[in-house]
Amino acid sequence: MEQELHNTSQGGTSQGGLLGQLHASLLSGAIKVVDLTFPLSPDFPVIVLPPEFGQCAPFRRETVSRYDADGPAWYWNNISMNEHTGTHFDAPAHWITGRDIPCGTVDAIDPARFLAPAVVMDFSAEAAANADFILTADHIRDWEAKNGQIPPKHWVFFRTDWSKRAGTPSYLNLHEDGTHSPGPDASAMEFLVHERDAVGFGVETVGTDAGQASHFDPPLPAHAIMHGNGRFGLQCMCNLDQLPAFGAMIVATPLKIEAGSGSPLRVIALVE
Ligand code: 23J
Ligand code: MN
Repeated sequence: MEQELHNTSQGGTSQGGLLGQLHASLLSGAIKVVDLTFPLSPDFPVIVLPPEFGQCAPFRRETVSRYDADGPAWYWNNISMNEHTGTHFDAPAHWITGRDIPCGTVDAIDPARFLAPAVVMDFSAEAAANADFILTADHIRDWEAKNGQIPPKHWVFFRTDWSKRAGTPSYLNLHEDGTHSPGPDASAMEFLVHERDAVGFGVETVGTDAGQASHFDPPLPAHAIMHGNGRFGLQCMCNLDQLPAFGAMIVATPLKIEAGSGSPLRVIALVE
């Protein structure tokens, strides 16, 4: 009896406790898991920087053996990629503004910060009408007036439905003058950090910044402001249209790359 009580209060069994309730809810389907991740594939596009800079490597895979002479009973691959290939996490140390943030690399971040709820702001109509749609603090305030205020310590996800363009040239949307895709300005990022204490900013596009954001002041404000304040980024997500505006619990655990600036990862959402 005492043991039973102990188990229940510790939550270590499916009969009780907060984790037991979570397990039961997953088994019953009361809580569903939504995958926000694209497959890692050599065909998935990576960010293209101006030619004078180093470039992001795509995902590569080389089979070591597949139940053959190199390994008769086993299948495995050697893989390589950039830390910012595919659906991935940006750590504060990714940007020069975050270089002195304590514990700013993926291996050093407190793992408790990898679990946080998300607010999903739907700007898909605006992005469909204008590939260069720029999210401002005023847009966020208007969104909050209609939907409710963004609570502290939440991911803020910017839904643009851009992930639905994956597999077409309109995903990167590269023209002679660079890429054209939606993203935030400095006012939006300052607002989310200083007025809403956001965990980070998550997007469906290849970067947290707009395609034309190298021309903004400051350049690449999502990177400069989020990372300069110790906050995170998530890029190349999909299925944001399956999330509620409030209440999804996000699990985003980057690989523990020593001194890593970011990492490909599986991003999942728990949805009631
Ligand atoms: C390196 C340089 C510029 C940018 C990026 C990477 C990313 O968007 C990224 O993946 O973090 S804008
Ligand atoms: Mn990145």
